[in-house]
Amino acid sequence: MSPKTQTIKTACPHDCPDTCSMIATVEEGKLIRVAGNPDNPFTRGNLCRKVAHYEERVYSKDRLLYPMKRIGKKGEGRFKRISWEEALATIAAKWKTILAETGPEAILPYSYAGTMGVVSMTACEGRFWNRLGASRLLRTICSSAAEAGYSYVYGWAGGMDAEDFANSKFIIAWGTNLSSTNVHQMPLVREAQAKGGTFVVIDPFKTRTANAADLFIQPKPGTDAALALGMAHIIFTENLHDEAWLEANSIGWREFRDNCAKYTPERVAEITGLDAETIVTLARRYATEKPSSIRLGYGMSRTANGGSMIRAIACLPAIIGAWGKSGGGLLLSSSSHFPIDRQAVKRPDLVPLPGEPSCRDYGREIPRAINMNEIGRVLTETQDVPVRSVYVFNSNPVAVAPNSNLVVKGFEREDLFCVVHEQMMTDTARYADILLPATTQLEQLDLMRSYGHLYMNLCLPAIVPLGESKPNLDVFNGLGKAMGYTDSVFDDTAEDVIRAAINVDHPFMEGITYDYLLEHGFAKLRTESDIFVPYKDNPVFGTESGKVEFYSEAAKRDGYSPLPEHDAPAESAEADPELARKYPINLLSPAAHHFLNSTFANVESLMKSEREPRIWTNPQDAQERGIEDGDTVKVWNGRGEVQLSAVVSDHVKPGVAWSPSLWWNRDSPEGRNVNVLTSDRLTDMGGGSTFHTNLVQIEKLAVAD
Ligand SMILES: Nc1nc2c(c(=O)[nH]1)N[C@H]1C(S)=C(S)[C@@H](COP(=O)(O)OP(=O)(O)OC[C@H]3O[C@@H](n4cnc5c(=O)[nH]c(N)nc54)[C@H](O)[C@@H]3O)O[C@H]1N2
Ligand SMILES: Nc1nc2c(c(=O)[nH]1)N[C@H]1C(S)=C(S)[C@@H](COP(=O)(O)OP(=O)(O)OC[C@H]3O[C@@H](n4cnc5c(=O)[nH]c(N)nc54)[C@H](O)[C@@H]3O)O[C@H]1N2
Ligand SMILES: [Mo]
Repeated sequence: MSPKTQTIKTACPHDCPDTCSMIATVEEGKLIRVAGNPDNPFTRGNLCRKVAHYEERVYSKDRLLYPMKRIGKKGEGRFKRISWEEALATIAAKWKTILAETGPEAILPYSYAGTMGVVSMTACEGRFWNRLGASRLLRTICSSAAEAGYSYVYGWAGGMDAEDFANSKFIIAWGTNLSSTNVHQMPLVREAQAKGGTFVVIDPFKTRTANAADLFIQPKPGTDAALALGMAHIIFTENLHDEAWLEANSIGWREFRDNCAKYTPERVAEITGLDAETIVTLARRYATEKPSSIRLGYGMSRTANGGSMIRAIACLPAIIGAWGKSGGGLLLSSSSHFPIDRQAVKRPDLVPLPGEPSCRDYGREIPRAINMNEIGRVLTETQDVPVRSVYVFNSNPVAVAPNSNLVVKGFEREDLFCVVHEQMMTDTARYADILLPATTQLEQLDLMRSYGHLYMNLCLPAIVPLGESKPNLDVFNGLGKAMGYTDSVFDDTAEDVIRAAINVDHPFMEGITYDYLLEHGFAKLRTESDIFVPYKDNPVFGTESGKVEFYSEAAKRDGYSPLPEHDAPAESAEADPELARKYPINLLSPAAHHFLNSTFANVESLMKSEREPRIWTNPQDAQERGIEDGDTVKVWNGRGEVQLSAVVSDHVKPGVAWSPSLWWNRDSPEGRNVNVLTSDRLTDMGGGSTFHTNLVQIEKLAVAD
C-alpha cells in the first residue's frame, strides 16, 4: 500500500437490515473503493451489488455541490448558485413570517431513512424541529403496520439474533425477499440448510429467495393471516402445541385456539389459493422440526390488512414454545435491542419558549401529527393549519410516496415554500425553492444501529465533503442560529451526539465506549451469550400483562378484534368486487434487487442491471390481453397511469402483477413511476403504507402509426 493510501473504518448508512461494516480506501483524498469488513461476522467481508461500487454514487454527476435557489418553474430543475449564508438567511426569514402569521405547525419536516445514522437521522428528526414547534411527521411509510401488529402479541421488543438462524432446523422467510433485501442473512440460512435444515419461502411472487428454498409456498396476496391461523388450528388439533410454555407465559391461548377452529384447512385453502395438503404439511413440519424459526419482513405488511397478518404470524412461535431456545423464535426487527439514550439524542425537552408562536395558539399541547403516507393529500387539501413550508431531508417523497400524482400536485404548489437538503438532484430536489447540498456517509461522522442484527458501527469520515456539501446536523445547527435560538444544543458536534447516545447504563453496552468503537469500528451488543437468545428464563414481554397476548385488551380498546383474525384487504376482489371488475389485477410493488427504494436508481451500472421499469404478469393474464414478453404496456387505475415493460412469467399467479421499486420519475416513461398507481390508503393498524394493495388494469400499449 502506498504511503498516500489510507483505510478508514465506516459502515453502510442505508435503509437495510444488513448495516454492513465497511473499510473505505482513500488515495490522495479520493475515495478509491469500499469493501466489507472481513472481521464483522455478519458482513463477512462482502458488500451487496448496490454498495460494492459506492464511489460511483459518491462522485455521481447528480451530486449537489452548492446551495442553490430556484430560478425556473417549480419542478423544472433550474437553479442558481447562492452562498450558505444567503440560503440559511432566506429560509429563516421566510419561516419567521410563517411563524408570525400561521404558527410553527405550518412548517412540516419530511424525512425518512436516507441515512439511518443516530446523528444524521435520529437527532435530526428531533432537536431543531422540537424547538421550532413544527408539525410532527408520523414516520409510517415502512415499518409501522408490522410494529403495531407485532406489539399486540409481544409489546414492542425485538426477536431472534440473526446469527442464530444458522442453528435452526426449519426456517420460514415469510414475506421477505432476503436474497435482495437482507443479503447477508442468506449465508446463515445456507449454513442451516447444509446441516440438514429446511428453508421455506412464503411469497405471492417467486423471488430470488424462493429459488434458494426447499419449499416455496405461493399464497394469494393479503391472505397470510388466514394461513397462519390455519396452521395454528392444525398445531392445536394435532396436539403439537407446547401447553406448559403457553400456561406459564401467555394469556388467552385457549380462546385463541377455539377461535382458530374456524380456519379449517379447506377454508384456508379457499382463501389463500393453496392446497389443503400444503397447509397441513407446513404446520406439522413447522411444529415438529425444531428448533424452527421465522424471518418476517416489513415488506409484506405494506398491505391493507398488513398489521393483522403480522399479528397472526407472530403468534406461531409462542404456540410451539419456540422462544428461549437457540435456533427458535422469530425476527422482525432487532432495532429495539439497541439501548441508546434517545432523549439525549432527540431532545424532546426542547420546545418553543413562552411567548413564541406554538401549537398552544391552536389549543394543542403538542404539535399536530401528519402521516407521511398522506403527504399528497395534506399538501392539496384544506387543513386547519395549512402546510405553508416543507423541509425534506433523508427522503425523496416525489418518487417514493404513494399516489404520486397527488404528491406532485402538492409539491407544484406556488405558495409552498419548499426546502430540500439532498445529496443528489432527485425528483423531489427539482421542486425545491432552496436546494441544499448534503454530504454522503463517506464525508461525515455517525453511529449506526441495525434492524437486522446486533452490531453497532462507528462511521468515520473518509474524505472531505464534496463541494460545499454539509451533514444534516450542521445544517440544523446553522438553521437554529439563523432563527436566533441561543440553546447550546445547536453547538453540538456529531461526536457530542454519539457520546451522549452511548452513555447509558445497560449490560448490552458494557465496554462499548467511543474509544472502543474508534479502535474496532464495530461492536456486537454484549448480550449474555455470544448468540443472543431472547425470552429465555421466566421471560417478561412488553405487553400490559407481561405475557404473550393471544387475546389482547389493547387491541380491543383500539377498535380491533381482541383475537387475531383474517379479513380480506380493502381494495381487493373480496372487499370491493365492483372495483375489481374494472381493475382485476392486484399489483405488488416491493423492493428492487439493484436499487434501495429510489437510492442507487441513478447509478448507471445498477440501472443497467435493473434494465428498465418493468411489470411481471402471468401468461394467462398476458394472453387474454394479447401481451407478449417485452411489450410496453399501459397500467392504470383511478389514481393514474404508467407505462412499463411487460415480463410475461409464471413467477406470479393469475390476477397478480409485480413491479419492483423504484425508478426515478426522471428515468420513467412519461416521467411517472409505479407510485402513480399505489394507494395512500393506510393499513388496518399503525397507519402504514399499502404499496401491495392496488387494483389495476393492464393492456398492451397501442403503437401510434
Ligand atoms: N435491494 C434492496 N434492498 C432493500 C430495499 C430495496 O429497495 N432494495 N429496501 C430496504 C427497505 S427500506 C426495507 S423496509 C426492506 C424491505 O425488505 P422486505 O421485507 O424483504 O420487503 P419487500 O422486498 O418490499 O417485500 C418482501 C416480499 O413481500 C412480498 N409480499 C407482498 N405482499 C405479500 C403478502 O400479502 N404476503 C406475503 N407472504 N408476501 C407478500 C413481495 O412479493 C416481496 O417479495 O428492504 C431493505 N433492503
Ligand atoms: N412502490 C413502492 N414505494 C415504496 C416502497 C415500496 O416497496 N414500493 N418502499 C417504501 C419504503 S419501505 C421506504 S423505507 C420508503 C423509503 O423512502 P425514502 O426514505 O425516501 O428512501 P430513498 O428513496 O432511499 O431516498 C432517500 C434519500 O435520502 C438522501 N440521503 C441519504 N443520506 C442523506 C443525508 O445524510 N442527508 C440528506 N439530507 N439526505 C440524504 C438520498 O440521496 C435519497 O435521495 O420508500 C417507500 N416507497
Ligand atoms: Mo423501508
